[in-house]
Amino acid sequence: MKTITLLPLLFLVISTFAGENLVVNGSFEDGLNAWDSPAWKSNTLTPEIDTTIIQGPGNASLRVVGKDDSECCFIQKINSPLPGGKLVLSGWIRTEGFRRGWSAYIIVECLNKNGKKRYFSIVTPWALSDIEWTLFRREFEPPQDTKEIRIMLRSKPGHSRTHNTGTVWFDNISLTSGENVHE
Ligand SMILES: [Ca+2]
Repeated sequence: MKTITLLPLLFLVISTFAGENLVVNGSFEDGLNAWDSPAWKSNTLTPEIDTTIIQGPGNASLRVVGKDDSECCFIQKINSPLPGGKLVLSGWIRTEGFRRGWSAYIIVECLNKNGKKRYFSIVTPWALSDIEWTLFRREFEPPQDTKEIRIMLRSKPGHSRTHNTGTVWFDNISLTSGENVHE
């Protein structure tokens, strides 16, 4: 009998773990907390909080206004223990006035103990200059020897080195375990 009564509890624990967002302040409701521009990259755009154009509940999103010869690179290192197995990366993106060839990205960087990196990216269609709030989502499996994961929010040119003065908004960035997602 004890085994039977424990089963619903066990299922609840697994489900809760599967849904836990590993990204801190992915909603930007806590300002720029937990995110940073890397010191090693020059000419980065300065992201700011927007309290008027937001996605879903809350009162804030992240806005990055483009200017010539600058890119956005806003990073968060994941400090939570990695659950193993597949992960689901998702986030809402809005763009306005992007020039051709520019895209907004949500990138997961997986680093192993030898410093080898693997990247898994979400990218907006390069030919679209204006995109209303859209949920982008992808599932991926980090290499088994992954020691560290970083999330990067970026706006940058693809193949062509064109200038860009468009604006991108990010909101509700999420990285969760992919286990049990479809059950
Ligand atoms: Ca928000």
